[in-house]
Amino acid sequence: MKDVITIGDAMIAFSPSSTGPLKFVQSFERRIGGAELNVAIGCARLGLSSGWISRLGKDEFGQHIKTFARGEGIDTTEVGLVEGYATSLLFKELMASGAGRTLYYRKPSPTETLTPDDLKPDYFKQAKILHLTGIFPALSQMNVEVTKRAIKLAKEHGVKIAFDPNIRLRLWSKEEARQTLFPLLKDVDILLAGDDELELLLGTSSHDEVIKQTVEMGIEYTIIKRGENGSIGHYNGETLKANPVLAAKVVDTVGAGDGFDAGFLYGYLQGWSLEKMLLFANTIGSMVVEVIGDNEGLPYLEEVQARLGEIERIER
Ligand code: KDG
Repeated sequence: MKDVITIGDAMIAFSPSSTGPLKFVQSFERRIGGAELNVAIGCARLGLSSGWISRLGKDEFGQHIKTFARGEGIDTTEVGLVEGYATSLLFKELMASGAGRTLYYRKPSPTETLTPDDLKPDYFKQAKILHLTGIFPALSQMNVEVTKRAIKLAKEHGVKIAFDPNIRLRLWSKEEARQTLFPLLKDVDILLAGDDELELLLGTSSHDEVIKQTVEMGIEYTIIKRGENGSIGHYNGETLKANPVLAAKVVDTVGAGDGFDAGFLYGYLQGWSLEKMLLFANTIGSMVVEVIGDNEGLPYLEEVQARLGEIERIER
């Protein structure tokens, strides 16, 4: 049995060693990115069993990412290395002001070689949660079909569907994102989204209106991730506003939302109250932003417990 399975692209993320326009940056640090993989890593570090369905290029980078994921304890039996495709890449640009840009080299992405028939019903049968994002379907029309098939398989086998829109406007337009993702919402059990994403998808910035619409769609948990403003959760007629958990020092916000998702899914699987889940997820988000890299800051369970003051951390 797997606790959480995900489907998505992953890429080598190059972080500049210096600030300034990318065209003048001479050296980079090589890291790994990919929202769905980040969630799988976050879940595994918390002690959940996670599986990742993907395709990478049959190249040095693809082998590196697959080995890395396996080293994190993620099941990679459904991760194929595809001949003739390059593993996706991402370059980060960082200005001295702190502003940044992300440049992708991921169209085509090796994940576009996945077809709905590649999804094995047995893989879904033995999962508790299917975690999807809006990044994978942004990469190709075939990925949209794969997403729909995954939802169908999850529904058939009683697997809960968690969805984070993760809208990346460098991959598609607002209209394309809305047209593709909105119809998927009716099948979602756990929606984990940011304010701007909800506004794009549902056409409102009012939290009450968002909750009204998502409840009408049959979404069980609506979770609004608000970064340094904390989070809002709605479940079973109750809406809760969770205070932010402040990071000691913010050095890199990328991956915080994925950490939040992993924390929320962990709490969900423990059967926790909404309040406890939001605190735990917010805490993880705040820990991720203290570390450079998309997944390097995802904490292990004991580290979150120590941060929450539940256990003592002995430093030396
Ligand atoms: O959520 C973090 C991801 O955005 C990052 O790891 C890279 O998947 C990525 C993307 O598409 O930006």
